[in-house]
Amino acid sequence: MLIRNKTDIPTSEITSETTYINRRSVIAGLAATGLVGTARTAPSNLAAGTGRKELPGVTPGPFSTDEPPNSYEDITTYNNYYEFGTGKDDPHRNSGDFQPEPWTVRVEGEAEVTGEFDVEGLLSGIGLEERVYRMRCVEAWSMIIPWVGVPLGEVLKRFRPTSRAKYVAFQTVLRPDEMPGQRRRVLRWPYVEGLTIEEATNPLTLLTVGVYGVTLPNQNGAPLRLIAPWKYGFKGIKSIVSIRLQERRPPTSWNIAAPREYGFYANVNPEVDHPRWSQATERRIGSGFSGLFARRIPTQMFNGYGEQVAHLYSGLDLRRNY
Ligand SMILES: Nc1nc2c(c(=O)[nH]1)N[C@H]1C(S)=C(S)[C@@H](COP(=O)(O)O)O[C@H]1N2
Ligand SMILES: [Mo]
Repeated sequence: MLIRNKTDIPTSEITSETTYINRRSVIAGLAATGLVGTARTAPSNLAAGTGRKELPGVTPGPFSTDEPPNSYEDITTYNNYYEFGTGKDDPHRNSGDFQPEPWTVRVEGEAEVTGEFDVEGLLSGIGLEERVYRMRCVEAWSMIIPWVGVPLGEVLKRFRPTSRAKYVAFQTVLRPDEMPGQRRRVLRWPYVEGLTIEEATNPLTLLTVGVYGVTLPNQNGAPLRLIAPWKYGFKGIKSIVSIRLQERRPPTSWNIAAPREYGFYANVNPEVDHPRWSQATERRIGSGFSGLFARRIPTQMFNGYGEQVAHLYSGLDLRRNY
């Protein structure tokens, strides 16, 4: 499980077997009453047809929307991952050589426990949840995606962040040999992102390992990526190799590239336009209806997750802190 770690995660920090079983039986109890469904399974033969692995023991998590999810095909053929090119189908077309296994993540900085961990070690003992989230790209398109992961806060607390841990900085892997987009300087590589510690530990924030019940395809950020559904898509950094707890606000790739257009917060906000386009509406991508014919719908403040996250920004001028 843990490999090459300098220090083991203290056992007291790992969810005890009984808590885990109780949680499972609570969920099973709810399922029996019909209050929650079972987690979505991949369309038949998805694991076989795509080379992805079916994720075991996924339970339905909180905060899922009732809106029907986009198809696996929409989700895996239309997105942004500039390490593989800047076109919407480039990630799908150019990520075939990428090797997401084996994988190691460094946990560093202001925490009592730091070290290098494999994905299983990072997540061990924390139940995988499916969360069907609304996702909103800053380019004004959106999708509904059934992600699978664990709350990032549950992972971080095992490393016992110190009182100086005010921010969490993330880094994507740097592998120009496997990532053709990194051979061009469209962005400064490696891609970096950050959250405040309050955002990182908000229950909505998901450290994500799968979609539609199977492990992430390369183009969606295999093997491990971030999802913060109240923020524009670019905050969801992919293929993470470093998680650093720190006192100072970390730089972020899109803020470095175009500071006037992309701020640190990047909260979905229909009232603050991007300098070159409106953020008031969005195009909901749908099979056969992408492009000109996609449905245009109003964008919601915090992407509709205000109840969970608006308190994080009270007293902050959201026009200046975009
Ligand atoms: N490393 C890396 N992560 C990234 C990006 C990227 O170019 N590089 N693009 C971001 C943007 S702009 C979006 S909209 C989402 C899209 O991917 P998804 O549909 O898999 O969430 O990934 C985000 N994460
Ligand atoms: Mo995006």
